[in-house]
Amino acid sequence: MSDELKRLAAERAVADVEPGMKLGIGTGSTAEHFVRALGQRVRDGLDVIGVPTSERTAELAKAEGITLTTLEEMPELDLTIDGADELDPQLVLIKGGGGALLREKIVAAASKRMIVIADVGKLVDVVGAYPLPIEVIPFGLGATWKALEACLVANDLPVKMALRGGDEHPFVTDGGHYIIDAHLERIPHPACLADDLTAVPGVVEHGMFISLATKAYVAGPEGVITVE
Ligand code: ABF
Repeated sequence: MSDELKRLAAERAVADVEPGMKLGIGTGSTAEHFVRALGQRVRDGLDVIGVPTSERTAELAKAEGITLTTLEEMPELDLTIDGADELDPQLVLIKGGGGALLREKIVAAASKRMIVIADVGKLVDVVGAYPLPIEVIPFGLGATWKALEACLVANDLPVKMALRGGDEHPFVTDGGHYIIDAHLERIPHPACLADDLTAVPGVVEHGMFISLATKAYVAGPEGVITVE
């Protein structure tokens, strides 16, 4: 059911793609529906060019016949379409469950507009039930960890973090970094937390996307609603 809803949201977003657009192309199972639907439109003659947010997305997009480039070649994009792990009605997002948050954020920030595609289960009043991914440099992990604990205490948030993949075999991102997932339950002040996390040395990026999304298509049993 949820996969069918993801497909519905993705197909709604594909309808917003116009000829000649420079696109940011997201990562995850919802974004994969988007890539397949976009591939169909490309085979029908739509002329677009895209920057993928992960190696996984690049592979699928190539297989679908979508022309790809990089932000070096094309540093400004018209529209990014991507999934999310959670979103609130103000379009604050949590992303990074799939591990591609850094490239996703760079691509979204390079775009004039960002459309989020999601099933209704991800729409919440306050983000935070989904663990917040924090991408960190492997060097000095212990020190970064302590600084993050202090940051969470200062923000009055639970200090409950886990290294993704575990100590033995940590998950490594496309950028060669680790991810720490912070189980915060509720993030009442996302912008404050975002500033504090960004100030911690060793933190590369975090999964809160604030003021980046311009619209969301959220699919539920009654159809697709637009949040903007
Ligand atoms: C990407 O994929 C992520 O930022 C988010 O973590 C995830 C959503 O995955 P799915 O669409 O598979 O639920 O968009």
